Amino acid sequence: KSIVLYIETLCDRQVIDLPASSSSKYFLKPPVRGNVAVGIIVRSYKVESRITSRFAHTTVRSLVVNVAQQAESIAFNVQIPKRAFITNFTMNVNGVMFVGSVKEKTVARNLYAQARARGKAAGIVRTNAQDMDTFKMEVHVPANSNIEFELHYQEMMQRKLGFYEHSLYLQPGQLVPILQVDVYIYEPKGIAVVEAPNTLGEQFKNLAKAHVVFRPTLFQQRKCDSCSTTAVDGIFTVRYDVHRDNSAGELQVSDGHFVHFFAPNNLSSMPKNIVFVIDVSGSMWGIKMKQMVEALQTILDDLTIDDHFSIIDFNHHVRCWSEDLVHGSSTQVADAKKYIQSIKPSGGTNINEALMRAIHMLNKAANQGFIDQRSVSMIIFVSDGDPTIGEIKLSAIQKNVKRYIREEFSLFSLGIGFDVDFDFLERISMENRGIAQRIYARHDTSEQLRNFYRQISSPLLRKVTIQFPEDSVSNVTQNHFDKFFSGSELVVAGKVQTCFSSPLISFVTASSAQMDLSLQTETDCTELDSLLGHQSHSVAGFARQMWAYITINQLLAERSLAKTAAEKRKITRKILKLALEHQFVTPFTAMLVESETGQERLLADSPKDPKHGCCIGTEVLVQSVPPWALSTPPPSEAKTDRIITMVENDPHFTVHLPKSHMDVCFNIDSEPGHILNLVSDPESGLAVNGQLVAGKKIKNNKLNTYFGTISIYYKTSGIRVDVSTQQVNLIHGKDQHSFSWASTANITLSGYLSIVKDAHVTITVNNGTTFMVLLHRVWKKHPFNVDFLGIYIPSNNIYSTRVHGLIGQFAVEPEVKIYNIHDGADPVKQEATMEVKGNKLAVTRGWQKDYRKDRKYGSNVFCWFVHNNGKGFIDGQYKNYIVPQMDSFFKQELK
Ligand SMILES: *[C@@H]1O[C@H](CO)[C@@H](O)[C@H](O)[C@H]1NC(C)=O
Ligand SMILES: *[C@@H]1O[C@H](CO)[C@@H](O)[C@H](O)[C@H]1NC(C)=O
Ligand SMILES: *[C@@H]1O[C@H](CO)[C@@H](O)[C@H](O)[C@H]1NC(C)=O
Ligand SMILES: CC(=O)N[C@H]1CO[C@H](CO)[C@@H](O)[C@@H]1O
Repeated sequence: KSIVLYIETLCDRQVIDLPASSSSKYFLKPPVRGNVAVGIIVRSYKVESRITSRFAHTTVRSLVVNVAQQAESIAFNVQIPKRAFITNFTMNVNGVMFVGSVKEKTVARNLYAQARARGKAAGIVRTNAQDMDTFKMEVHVPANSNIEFELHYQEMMQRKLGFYEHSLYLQPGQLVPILQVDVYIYEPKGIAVVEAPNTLGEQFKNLAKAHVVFRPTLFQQRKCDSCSTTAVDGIFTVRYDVHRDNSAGELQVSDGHFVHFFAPNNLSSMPKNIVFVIDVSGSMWGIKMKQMVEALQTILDDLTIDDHFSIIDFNHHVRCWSEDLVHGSSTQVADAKKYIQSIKPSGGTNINEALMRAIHMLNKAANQGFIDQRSVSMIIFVSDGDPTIGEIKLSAIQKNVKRYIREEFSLFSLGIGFDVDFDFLERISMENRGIAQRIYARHDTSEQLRNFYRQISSPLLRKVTIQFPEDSVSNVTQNHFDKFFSGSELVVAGKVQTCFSSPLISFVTASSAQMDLSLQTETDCTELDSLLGHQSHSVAGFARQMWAYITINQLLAERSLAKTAAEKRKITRKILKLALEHQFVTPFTAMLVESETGQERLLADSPKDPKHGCCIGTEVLVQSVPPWALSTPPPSEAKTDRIITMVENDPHFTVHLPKSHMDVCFNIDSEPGHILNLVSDPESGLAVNGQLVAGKKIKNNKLNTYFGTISIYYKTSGIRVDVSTQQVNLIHGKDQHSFSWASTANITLSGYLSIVKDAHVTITVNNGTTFMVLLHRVWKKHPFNVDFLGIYIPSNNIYSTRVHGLIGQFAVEPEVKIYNIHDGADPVKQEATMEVKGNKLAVTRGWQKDYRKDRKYGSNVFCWFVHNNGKGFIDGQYKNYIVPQMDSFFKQELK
């Protein structure tokens, strides 16, 4: 059967799949027993989610009627994600409104108890399902009653494997005349992909808004054509991802709060050192073991020769497949696979010894210098039960792990089923820079294990810090992260202190597989609020709520690791204060639902035991890493001011000759597509080439050409930087990273690359040889001009004696004599004779522009202009400098 679903966007509305019939106009006839209508009828069931910048506010509304002749109990059940906080609940019973408010748990309970003593209330409880919590509300109402329920909850979407996933559990319980789901997404940077069931793979690019609608008709809801039961019972999921044009991330400010989203792409994975620690006790016997072996086989296949690994399996004994870490070569992987297949689960569970052995293995490898600084070391611990052998006190095991594991290692834990103390797994993981995940013992256990592994299998960055200028922000959430994994996202939020005239700035520093990055981004503080003002379905105060949401989750995690009761109490007070201020039902608050007169009271409560409750941050990487020293960039740009050779405009070359205290300039008129060699130094392995692009139109009988891409290739370190007017590509061996012009970034590898947002890039290689490429953006509708690049090369760059190229040849300064200076045809342009390289040339006084200080108008540099494409001044003629590739060296010997 087809289901109606369409995605509505800002610009157009697309009906993906039309309804088979439209029967939702009529109401269901009430069920009949004899001649009497019986039961409860759900008239309408509407779910609406508004997502603004990853923050979701969901409302579930249901209208229910008691058509029976007598009083009945009516239940309203909603499954909500464990990560979500309930924020409001209202109920209208035959015109009497009940309104909710979040109160401290004991206060709410006492008020509720008073009402209950008067026999005036019904209860609301919250229990645990698997990934969901159940919100349940039951009221006893007389015949012919109308009740409207309305529940609100909020949560932050977490990016996993490249998507934000929003899940709504639809369980109306019966056929409903009006069944409707609306998901409105607003993302300021634009939505790259939206997926929902039945969207036929449609993708909408570059739109800020999406609206996903699900409205099955009565006919479509039926399990079968003649059935009176509903087929709608399951999870409705919308997945999406956003555009990212800026490697430094996205900084947003709204309502006095900021949120920084950081999820760079185009980075290569860091090598991994993994010790798998797997529980093979008796309880794993059968399907669990089979599924674990299945999962491990694919996980092992994912390892590469750059990775190192070993496997430890334990029951009451602890065994190692290999005593030391080995390379992830295909023979080792094949051997390891054979080993795990042969394991027969039996016996007890000695968790302490197994973890100690794994830590020892990593420590030993590190001590022997076997672990690369730019790699990621982790223990992946899989268990389905509590310890039964050896050290069985969980707190002692936690202490041992914390004591012996090194600061740079992470512990990830997977708990299979419900016999394992998941709270313990969370604590040891959280405390040691990892996360824990519950794995349900079902048919898809191996899929769950693999999925978890995929989330951590591509570490891209280590030591990520997101910082802000002093006094610009306060109450910042966790801003040091030990690792960043591909497909995820790091989020930092806080309050904005001062942001009136200048934008808010943030700095990110991190280390990747090859380089150290330091990036900068900024945002206007009022722009987003004015955009949101025009959005009809955005979440009011999303940044404020998001900040509170993250802060509370962090405090809950901190609380579970707190050592003393006093510390715990202090944290509890903080959580309580925030929860009350932001109206979140947390483990320490409850919602009291009262009639307007205050006569009747209900209570929305969460489980007493917070460990099974919501939001302990199982999915947030909570790590305590000491702040590290920021990587210091090498001495950058030469302090020299005018001692520079440059190429600007349609290319005008200005060669500075320091000994002669003179600048000589010439133009090159070549053809679009041609690559000109500027510097070629085969001995030090350096080549600088520029490729020409055409202007838009012929002007004064001439089609101008400009440098559209400039490439700096430093063969010695295998680095190439291609600067184009669109982006900066860094190519290092087989890896390629793109940086957009939209952010300021410092990148350190065996050279140094510094990008200043929308302005220029400085590349330093070979300990001080520097090139600056300057971006010229022209008005998009300019009739002739296109975006182009200029290049600035200090005259004190050091090359070998074999250096050549249009600019490189002047590193060895030729002797230049100017004489016979006289007025020319143009009175402001003197003419003269230049003697250089044995040639006598007629030259003209002119000037070129240096745009380093004044990007718009430039400042004048006077020079002697050599006509005819620099003929006589340069060796040979300009055509000799045309090379085939962006990384070519200049081959010809000219004289
Ligand atoms: C924000 O930070 C200030 C100063 O550190 C502190 O006094 C205040 O309690 C914090 N506010 C919240 C809501 O955490
Ligand atoms: C990059 O380095 C320059 C010079 O060392 C410094 O002024 C600038 O603030 C740095 N930018 C970032 C984003 O770290
Ligand atoms: C780089 O230059 C600095 C100072 O100019 C010098 O101290 C250092 O030894 C040089 N390093 C290399 C690898 O040449
Ligand atoms: C943001 C960014 O630069 N993305 C690029 C990553 O690399 C792929 C393929 O090389 C490009 O298509 C993306 O545009």
